[in-house]
Amino acid sequence: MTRIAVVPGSFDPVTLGHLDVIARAARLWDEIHVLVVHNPGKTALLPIAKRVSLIQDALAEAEVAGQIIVTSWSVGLLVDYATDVGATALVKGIRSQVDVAYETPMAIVNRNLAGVETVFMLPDPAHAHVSSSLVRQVASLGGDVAPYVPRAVADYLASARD
Ligand code: COD
Repeated sequence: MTRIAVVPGSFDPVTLGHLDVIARAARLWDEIHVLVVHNPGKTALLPIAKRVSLIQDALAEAEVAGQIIVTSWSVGLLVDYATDVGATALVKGIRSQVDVAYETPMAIVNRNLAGVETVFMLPDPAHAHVSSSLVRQVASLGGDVAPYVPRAVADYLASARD
């Protein structure tokens, strides 16, 4: 039986912190669905389709590329997608107490709704301070985001600025 997990996020844009969680999840599950979801609580920078293609570009050369499906979801509950594809877990990254406070109620509700467990992963300390919002802010002020994002994202943000 193929063991499937979903790694959901806004990924606006995908960062090295996200990629680290995705790669480590791929060592624990057979198949990983990286799911781009609009977060209504955040002001978006990139269109959903662009976020998907940047993740695909960033993962193209990765060792785990063959295990990963990148797609988006906009028509209902996150757990509906997980159930549709036969996933048993959602994987989230936890960088701080703020993430714990944000993710815990969602994890409980998602388990109540559909029996889908949420598995929390601690970040690689090298990327624990990285967030998409930090990248958006640095990029908008003309700073160098290359230390925080894959090459595909750095190139795209630089070209969008020119
Ligand atoms: N290192 C490790 N993990 C990280 C890092 C990093 N540097 N940066 C981010 N992460 C983690 C985050 O903690 C999160 O788990 C994940 O990566 C994605 O982060 P973001 O910022 O791209 O995405 P979010 O936090 O905006 O999440 C968007 C979701 C849509 C996934 C979220 O809001 C959600 O789960 N919504 C549930 C929708 C739903 O069905 N609701 C009803 C029942 S609760």
